[in-house]
Amino acid sequence: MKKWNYLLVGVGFLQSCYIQKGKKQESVQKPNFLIIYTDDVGYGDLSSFGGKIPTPHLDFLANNGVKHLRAYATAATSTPSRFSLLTGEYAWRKKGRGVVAGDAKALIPAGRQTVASVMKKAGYRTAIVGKWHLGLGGGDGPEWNANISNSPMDIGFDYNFIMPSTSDRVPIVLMEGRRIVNLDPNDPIQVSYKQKIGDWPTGRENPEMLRLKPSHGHDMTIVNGISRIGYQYGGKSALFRDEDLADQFVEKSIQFIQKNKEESFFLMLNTNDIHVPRMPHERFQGKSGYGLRGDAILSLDESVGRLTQFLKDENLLGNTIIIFSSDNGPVLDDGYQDQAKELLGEHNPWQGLRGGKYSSYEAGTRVPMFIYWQNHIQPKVSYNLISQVDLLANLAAFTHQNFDENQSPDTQNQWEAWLGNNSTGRDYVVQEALRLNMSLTDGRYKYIEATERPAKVAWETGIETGLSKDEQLYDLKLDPQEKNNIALENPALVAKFKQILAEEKGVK
Ligand code: NG6
Ligand code: CA
Repeated sequence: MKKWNYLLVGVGFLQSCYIQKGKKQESVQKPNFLIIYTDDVGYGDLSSFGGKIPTPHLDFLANNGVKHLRAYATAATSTPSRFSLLTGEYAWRKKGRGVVAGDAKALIPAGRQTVASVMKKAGYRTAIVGKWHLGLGGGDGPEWNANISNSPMDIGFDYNFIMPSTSDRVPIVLMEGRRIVNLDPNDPIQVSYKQKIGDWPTGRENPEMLRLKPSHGHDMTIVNGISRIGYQYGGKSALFRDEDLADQFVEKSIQFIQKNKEESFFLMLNTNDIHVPRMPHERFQGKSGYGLRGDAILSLDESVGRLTQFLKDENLLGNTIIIFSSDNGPVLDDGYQDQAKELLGEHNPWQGLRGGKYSSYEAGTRVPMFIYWQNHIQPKVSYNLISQVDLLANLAAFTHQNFDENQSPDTQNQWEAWLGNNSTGRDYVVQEALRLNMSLTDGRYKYIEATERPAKVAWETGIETGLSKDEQLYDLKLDPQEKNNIALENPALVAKFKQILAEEKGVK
């Protein structure tokens, strides 16, 4: 195991580390990090957070760690949340960082500081496995058939095995290092988000070939019996099967840890399960009683169980900090007729919160989160105010690394709050929702800015977005479901929040 010299390590770090005894010179072993970043998992989706679908492996970690009930993603959709988690900068500071197409160029250019580059500097072996959705390549987008530039490897990850976009956006392929996995050079990938290319069937033209029908959009190229967003032609041998994604991600994660267990590792596992198209492995289908969305939650739980068991077997669990969260809130119908709504039963993915994915209301960005660190965290429930944008500063502080605050202007060291220690967390958190609608909460009150932009999601998600021509203020303590807009009665509070938001939006 790699050791850090006692003298080189700061007191705070030392206190929180395992000190090996019986050595001439005391040394500490750097704890590993496993970040499990899930997709569209709602505040109430795990059974430890009140959900009805059993998630025993996740619950074990949540109930034996610090379970956060007031943790926020920075956005109510994937790309911006992932962007700020990695960079420590709010995505809304620059245009073009909303949900990106599958052929988008890299939003995080080569050389930019990220949580991975900070951890690499700290001596960690760094990896990302799973969903990416942050664009790849230079100005013309990803070089699908060559070495892909502006990849995770160019921003601090030693290893990557990623799904470039989302599983509902072409190309339906995986990437390892800089190459598309299993690509036959004689059958190059072509991708277009503008017009059909080649003669592969589409959902619009060949609906009889579909086993999962779209409810909105998602009617372009058919792969694996499911039509997607965008057109793909070629790259047949590289196509993935949706049912195998979760297993592949777990296996690649295990391989990475196995290979690097003699050193300290930082691994981000970005699972895909709950995002549409929901198509978990056959062994989960029909098993939850809550339809494919529920089955996908079972699959997620098994993935986490397999990884935890592996860490245990390898004697690594005691020295691995596991951080779990989600990129945005839940949605039932997100463009496919998978009966998520019809089969929901008593399960409440929002745990009573208003809104959902895309929304300025709480369920858009308030997400499940827990940190498990065996023998270091006493099981507790925390109401500290947490924002995911703080991951970078937290881990920089923990590993005693400096970072460039110009590149990561929004991240704050809130590690003590994340660990559930005596701290209340942030003074406030800022979130973005659909159409860049902004909101702000200090934990007690929630302010949602007024907007002239249309309130409805273009497709029938049934979600209240919270976008309104009127300013909104809610007292989350007395009115956690944001039913009673008290903005008019509280002009001073509204002015205060408006001012904070204006300052946040100003150039920092
Ligand atoms: C929407 C898609 C939705 C999902 C979302 C991004 C349609 C009708 N809806 O545009 O299915 O892909 O984008 O989700 O196409 S996210 O979690 O990756 O942000
Ligand atoms: Ca998402």
